[in-house]
Amino acid sequence: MALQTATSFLPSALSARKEGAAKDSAFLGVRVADGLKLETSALGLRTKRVNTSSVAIRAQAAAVSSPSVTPASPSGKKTLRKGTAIITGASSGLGLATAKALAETGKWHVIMGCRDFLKASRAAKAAGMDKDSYTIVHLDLASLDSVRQFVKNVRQLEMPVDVVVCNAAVYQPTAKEPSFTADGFEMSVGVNHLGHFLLARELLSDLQSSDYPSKRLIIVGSITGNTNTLAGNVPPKANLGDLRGLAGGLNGVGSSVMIDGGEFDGAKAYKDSKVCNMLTMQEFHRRYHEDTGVTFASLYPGCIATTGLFREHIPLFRLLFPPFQKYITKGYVSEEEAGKRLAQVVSDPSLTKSGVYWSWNKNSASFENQLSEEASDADKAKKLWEISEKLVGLA
Ligand code: NDP
Ligand code: PMR
Repeated sequence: MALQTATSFLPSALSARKEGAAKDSAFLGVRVADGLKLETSALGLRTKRVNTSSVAIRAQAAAVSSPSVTPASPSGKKTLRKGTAIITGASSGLGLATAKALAETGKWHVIMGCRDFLKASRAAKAAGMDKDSYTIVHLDLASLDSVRQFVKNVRQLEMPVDVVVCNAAVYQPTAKEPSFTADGFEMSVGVNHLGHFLLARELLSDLQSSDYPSKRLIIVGSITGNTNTLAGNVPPKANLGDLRGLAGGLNGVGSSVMIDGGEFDGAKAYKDSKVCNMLTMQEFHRRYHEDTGVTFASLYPGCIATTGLFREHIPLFRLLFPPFQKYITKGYVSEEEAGKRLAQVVSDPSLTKSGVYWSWNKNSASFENQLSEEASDADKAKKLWEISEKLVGLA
């Protein structure tokens, strides 16, 4: 893709404590039991348009970092500079809604890390985002090279990195056969976990060097990865087992494509990847919070039943899932509301606690939620971290 990067461009958890809530029934066809030209005048950036196959963006950027608190306003009041938040998968759904919510405050510049530049550009425009409030940078989480290139491109922008939101995901519930990332990992875990793992590890030093008062790394989780909830007990249930498939490289060649070593199941792979997301957040917290001051958080934003996440599901599911969530489980939340929730985790001064998995109650008030036994297993988190860093070439 010839990449043109432009800045003119983007209930709550119903807990049924402990397992055993699943029923043997079919739901919506799913068995429920048995189973650059980059010019940002405002920021003083000038970049050239570059065409490369791996989507490199060369940015010739003037330095724009500024101290987080500027005592220069005419009234003599201290003003906080704009924060910069990177959001992966900001071309639709939750990521787009969050980018919009942040941009609208006038206090944030959003770097939209997206695999489809044109789609992201159109989405940001359609959402009515001010052209100076965002920069689109190409990112394909299904390629570790692309992740590394993204990090380089972001650095060339010479904007501070104050918040990173690992939001992008794929969900392949109807896939009969696995598909693979450029590096040969099963797609759901490759994109949702391993791509983000490398990205977050690489950007940690950038976060660390930000002078913003509250620096945050957020990894989006989900209720469906938590088996201490009713939703998390709808088969197939998340289960990483002893991580033997992951240790084998998830490539289907001499090892399973599933983390636990089992048969391919796209819905389970997604839920497993969400467990990885939540474990990774906590392992980051344990390893780095004290030394870096970075806040690490995860969240379940509510069931955003209308997003593109369900694009590969059967049409009947897509038709019935929103009313099912709205009127039966009452877990439904609009994209706009979910975006506001994630924007809160990005910027709300009261959500600075690290190591937390946030959820929202029926009144849309945030609370610290409990993760399932597996999603809070510190030994598993450590093992997951060690295997993941080998797979992405960090160890
Ligand atoms: P969407 O499908 O609307 O958004 C997913 C985003 O990820 C899209 O922008 C998509 O890009 C991007 N993406 C997919 N693959 C890649 C890739 N290889 N590289 C870069 N970007 C990629 O779904 P949601 O908004 O619902 O999902 C956002 C997050 O919210 C996910 O982490 C999901 O797990 C989580 N979540 C969603 C819930 C829901 O009910 N919808 C509930 C709980 C959590 P493109 O536009 O190009 O396809
Ligand atoms: Mg669920 C309170 C109950 C609740 C909630 C909050 C969700 C959220 N779901 C609930 C219950 C149920 N779901 C029940 C009782 C059933 C069986 C009828 C059910 C079924 C179901 C299916 C088939 N649900 C689903 C699917 C999916 O394919 C979605 C999925 O698992 O994606 C991974 C899904 C979801 N339900 C949710 C949420 C938030 C999802 C999707 C997104 C996600 O976890 O990221």
